[in-house]
Amino acid sequence: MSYSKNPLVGIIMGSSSDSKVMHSAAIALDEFGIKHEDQIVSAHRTPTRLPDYAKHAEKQGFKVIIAGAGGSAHLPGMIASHTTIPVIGVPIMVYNDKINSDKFKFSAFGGLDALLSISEMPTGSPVVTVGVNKAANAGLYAIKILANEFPELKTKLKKHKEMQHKSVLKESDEMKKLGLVRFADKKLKK
Ligand code: RP5
Repeated sequence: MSYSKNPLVGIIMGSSSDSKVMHSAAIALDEFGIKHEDQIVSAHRTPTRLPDYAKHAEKQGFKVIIAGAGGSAHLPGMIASHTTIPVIGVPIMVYNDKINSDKFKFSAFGGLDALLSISEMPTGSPVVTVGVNKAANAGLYAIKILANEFPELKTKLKKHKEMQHKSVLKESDEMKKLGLVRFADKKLKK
């Protein structure tokens, strides 16, 4: 079995508006050459799709599902209750961009609503939860799960860590050279 031929990760989200955040999960998987299938499945607008999607995910042989939702976010927990595939939940700070008014731009609770809805699953149907809008971390966590099966991914993850290390050192050298004020000035201008 290969992780680059057939999708092993299913990415789902409650609304098209979530794609603004959720695409970061796809970027992380793409960087590691992992195929994923992406869909919109709404727990409250398309409730009958939940068991169907879970069946589909099992039939496809997905190893992980990444599910993003905002507000009183049921999607990750409900999908987890329909399948044994591990689910990573991404709490989304709702942007309400379908409402044409600046007044309602963000959700009342800034993502805390979704964070608690997803992480506080009652005993028996767990969902691993990343931080609010941290879809990239969901992608990376999915890669870590897959790396148990594909040693090549473990090597790639180690390289990824080295790159992070190098990039911090590079920035630190630059900060030391320029001084904090000039460094921050330059960074904020980007
Ligand atoms: C949730 O409601 C979705 O996950 C989304 O984050 C939120 C708002 O959805 P839209 O009104 O933007 O479609 O179901």
